[in-house]
Amino acid sequence: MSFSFITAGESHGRALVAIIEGLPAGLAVDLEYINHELWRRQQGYGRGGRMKIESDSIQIISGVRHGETLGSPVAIMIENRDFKNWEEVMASEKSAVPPERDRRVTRPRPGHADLTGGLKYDRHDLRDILERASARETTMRVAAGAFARLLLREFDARIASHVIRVGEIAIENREVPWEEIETVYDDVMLRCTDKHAEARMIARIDRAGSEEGDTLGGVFEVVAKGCVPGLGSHTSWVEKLDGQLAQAVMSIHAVKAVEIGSGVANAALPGSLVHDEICYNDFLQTFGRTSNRAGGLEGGITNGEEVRVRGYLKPISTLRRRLHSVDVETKEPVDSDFERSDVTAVPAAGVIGEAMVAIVLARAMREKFGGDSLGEMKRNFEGYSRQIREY
Ligand code: EPS
Repeated sequence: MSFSFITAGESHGRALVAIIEGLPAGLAVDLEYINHELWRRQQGYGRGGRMKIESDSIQIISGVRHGETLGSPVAIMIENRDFKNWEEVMASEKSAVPPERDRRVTRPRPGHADLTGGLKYDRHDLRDILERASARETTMRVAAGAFARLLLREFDARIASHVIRVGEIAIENREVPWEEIETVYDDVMLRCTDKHAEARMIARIDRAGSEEGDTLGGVFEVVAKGCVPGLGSHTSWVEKLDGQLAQAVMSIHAVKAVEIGSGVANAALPGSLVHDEICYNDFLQTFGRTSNRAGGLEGGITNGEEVRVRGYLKPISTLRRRLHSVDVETKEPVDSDFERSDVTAVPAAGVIGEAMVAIVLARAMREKFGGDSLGEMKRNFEGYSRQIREY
């Protein structure tokens, strides 16, 4: 038994949909919790006008009855409120939209999927690419991730994130404790634990947005607390959980690097200053580590410490200060297209990162503990937990 999901939907299309497979029967579905996660993704200083239009909430189409999963595929949908402004442009049926209203895109943005996608799919109106390449798709990842989190909560695993860099402004490079990260869980600005740094980040976003017409990247960190040791495997490259986490976080729009624990700094240090020394807690009957530079993963397997994953974002590729490009129809040099854009989306990316980490962990839990019902999965989990204690 595994856990997977597929999403569909264009940014300005009618709706976003997803089908989630592999949830056990009997999992309580807390709609308020799921919608709250969607709300968190929509926060963050530096978002553009679109977030004022949308107010994301899911409709459950199948797989849930009287508040509990049935063990069958769960289908969900979120309507795009903005669709009413795009019905003609995004119509699925053949329709002749007059050129002044067709919103045709022929000036690819450097750094965006516009040109690579246009070439690959042989689409000459680049809207056919950008509508799906848009980070609007991540709404559904957060929704699917919320189901994964509901499952993880049953096993006392929790996930949060925080922003550690926006552009050149960063917090001190240290392991920020879970308790501090938890306090910014519902922040609507940048979800940064260092409020002095956050004020400087906000000023930087203001300058980039209003004065420079530019965009900013940054870094977020996701922390998962309460993961049982033994998720993932050293036995095969595809089974390594650090590799799976890296793929999942790298797949988030604009993420160009992923770090596990303090992996980047570790590369410059001798082994004696990197490896987390092993200890034993007699009372809890568990092995532990005296530090967590490995980010909770050794040999591609969780070791029971917090799983820590960082995502590094490049600046968003839609910027008001236009960059040089080439019109795909005339082949003439032009300035790239601009409609409206976020200045930065690092806080939102952190929430999406939480969802992707939750999905990878839920999948690993389903693979390890199986079960058609939540009760059966819990019995399997308890048996394994006993094995770990008695080791
Ligand atoms: C996005 C461009 C903007 C963002 C959008 C992602 O949308 P629009 O083109 O409608 O102004 O707001 O993000 C979302 C809609 C969202 O839900 O996160 C892009 O091109 O990636």
